[in-house]
Amino acid sequence: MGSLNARTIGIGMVGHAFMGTAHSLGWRNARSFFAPPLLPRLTALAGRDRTAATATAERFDWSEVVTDWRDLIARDDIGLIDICAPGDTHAEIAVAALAAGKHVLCEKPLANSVAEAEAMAAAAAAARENGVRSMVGFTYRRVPAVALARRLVREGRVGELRHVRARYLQDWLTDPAAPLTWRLRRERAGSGALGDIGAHAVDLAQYLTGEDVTGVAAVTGTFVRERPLPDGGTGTVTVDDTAAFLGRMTGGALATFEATRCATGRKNALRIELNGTLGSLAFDFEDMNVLQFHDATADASVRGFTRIQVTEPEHPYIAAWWPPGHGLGYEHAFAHQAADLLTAVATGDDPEPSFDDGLRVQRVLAAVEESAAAGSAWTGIPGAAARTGTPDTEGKP
Ligand code: SOE
Repeated sequence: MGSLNARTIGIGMVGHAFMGTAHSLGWRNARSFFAPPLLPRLTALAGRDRTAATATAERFDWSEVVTDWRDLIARDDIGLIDICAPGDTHAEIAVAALAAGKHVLCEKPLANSVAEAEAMAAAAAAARENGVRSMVGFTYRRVPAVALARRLVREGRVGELRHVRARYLQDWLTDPAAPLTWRLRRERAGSGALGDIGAHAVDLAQYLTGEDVTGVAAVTGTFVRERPLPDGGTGTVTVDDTAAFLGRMTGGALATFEATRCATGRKNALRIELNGTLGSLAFDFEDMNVLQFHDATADASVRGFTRIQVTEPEHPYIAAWWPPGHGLGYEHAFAHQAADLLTAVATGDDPEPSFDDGLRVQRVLAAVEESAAAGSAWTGIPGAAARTGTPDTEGKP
């Protein structure tokens, strides 16, 4: 596959479940559809459950299976570590991999705490001095409609931002009989809906606007506190089922966020809307090939929300795939992520989102939990870009 003399890099992936599957397909499709200057070799997959890891390895033709991620880092034929394991493993693996000179792709959220995220960002900064690259897997930035929205905001097509409205709605925990998995235990996942899917909403708000969330006022909740254990009995849920919070952006825009895995009927409804002085943008992942755009400068007779079908070759990433109108799916953003990371490694650029971007999200998540614990008190985000206040926001949260 690929030209015989192309440069290649060995990938070592930690994890083999849902994200391991999505990333495996991402590496394969990046090679087949984007032909990056550095081609991935699926060298080895690490999983504690050798049987399950072997099943994934066989599906995607990984060359080897190991049961200890440290074996991947020790190998000279592996140049990039892809972390697709639960959040409590991210910091140890990423810091060790970066210290060993391996490039790192780490699934979101970056870590289970701000302290871990700070250590990872510091390790990434040190490794960058030696040309070692790192990226955090906020893949929704690479859905073509979202990347187009970022382009339109950068071009000034929505003008000065007034509102950001980001919510991520799923319903796979609506049923009280849904089992207690690692995602429902704080020591494994760090938080519940907030970190699992709220992190995506926060990252998209910061990515699309190019600004920071500077402060929040939050409410979190857990509807079902005891859930069945996979092998009988019940266990205690120690994370949130839902989080809702207000925020203020650097430029003064008001933001609202929601993250829940109990929104009955909403399967993967990541929705974001920006309202500005010149227009609005709206995206819903459940209609992922469409970006809605309202151009307030258009002639009144034709003014309204336009449904842009983001499947033209002029649109981000589309030229590598299908003719107009054929559409993409959930898995395509993982190929875009892999292709962009491989290109950055090959050209010596720093890929985005960086571990610093992941740290910025982690600080918002921590502020949400701090605010909720303090009765929804307004809570500032350390390090957030100072607000260029407008008259009605000076000094107010
Ligand atoms: C949660 O259900 C989840 O799998 C997230 O963890 C992923 O990041 C998201 O892409 C899909 O939903």
